[in-house]
Amino acid sequence: MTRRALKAWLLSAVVFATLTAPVSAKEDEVSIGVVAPLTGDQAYIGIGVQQGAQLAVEDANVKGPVFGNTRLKLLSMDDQHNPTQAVLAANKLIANPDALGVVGHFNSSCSKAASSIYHEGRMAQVSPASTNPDISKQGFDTFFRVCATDDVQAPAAANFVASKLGLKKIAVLDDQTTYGKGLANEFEKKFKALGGTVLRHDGIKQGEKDFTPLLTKIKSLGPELIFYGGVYPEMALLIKQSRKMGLEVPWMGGDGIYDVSLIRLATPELSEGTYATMLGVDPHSLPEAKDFVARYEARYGEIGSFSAYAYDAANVLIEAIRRAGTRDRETVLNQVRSTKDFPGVLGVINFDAKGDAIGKSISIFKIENGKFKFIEEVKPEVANPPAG
Ligand code: ABU
Repeated sequence: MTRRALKAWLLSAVVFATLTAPVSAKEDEVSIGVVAPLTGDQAYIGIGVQQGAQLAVEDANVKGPVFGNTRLKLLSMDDQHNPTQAVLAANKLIANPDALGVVGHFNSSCSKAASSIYHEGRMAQVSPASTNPDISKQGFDTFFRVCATDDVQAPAAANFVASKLGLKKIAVLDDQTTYGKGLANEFEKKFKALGGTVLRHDGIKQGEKDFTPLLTKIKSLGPELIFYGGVYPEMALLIKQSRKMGLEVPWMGGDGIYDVSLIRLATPELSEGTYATMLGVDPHSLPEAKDFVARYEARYGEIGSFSAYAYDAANVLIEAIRRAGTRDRETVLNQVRSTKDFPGVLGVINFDAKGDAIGKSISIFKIENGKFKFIEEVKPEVANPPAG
């Protein structure tokens, strides 16, 4: 082949390759992240969050491109319920120009630690589950959540214990995390305001395995109930060890213990009679959630306690991206902020000026025959004022 012929062949090969090559993924793909504990002892609840977000992204792509010919991708990241890992994940997300928002995190400690990173990256953060009230008081205009907060949840629990159960003296434990300590402190404050006595309030550590010495001290004081601010792995151990030593009083916790894993780990027999507050109502009872629940359960099995919250959080972000029509994060963020009467599967979503969901209720459940049985729904005592 002559030099000239070789040049012509190379040129035509380049033109052919350019014309036939697929458009680069970067040009027609944007992402949202989902960050939750996907490994470790909270993985069951975290994977439920990830799967809820996954379904939202798939539904969005069935509907069509989010704008132009741009499809949506989910970036799943594991924070292992560790604030340091949460910050690492947040830094990775904001460094990715395709990432326009994040569903996360699950744990309040992780959401709080990562929130300044998202703020710096101008990335909308919509938590499906982080209930600590302080997160939204930091003044970051990038933070939103679709769940209720613990200043609603804890008083609902205290009211139930004092007024419905009529109990007067209790013990309180927490796991010293942002969520657990905050919930337990709010519970104690309200229970005392209602005339109750808190015999002791102790902190434990996540990952600790032997609570027998502490439970022995608590038993000697004769509490009528023990309230725990924390998540289900430690709660399961507390229940088992208390029963082993003949401490038979009921336990109660918040949405962090409302998970089928609690019953599996503690066993149905020993967890019988345990109370839990949960945000909103069971999605199985909501007509708006019927289709989502059926599709989720056909694919993954029993819906996780925060799967529908993750689905709603992801859809708030996805619809904001559609309305924004651009990969500019600030424009997407403005669209999340102007979300109005968004029809989530768990109810209509509106945000107040701090990014908190408005008007979310709390439900009380009791474990009976190996299942969480609905007892009653409690409407919020203090309605958050709408934004603007
Ligand atoms: N709200 C339940 C557990 C997640 C958290 O707020 O830490």
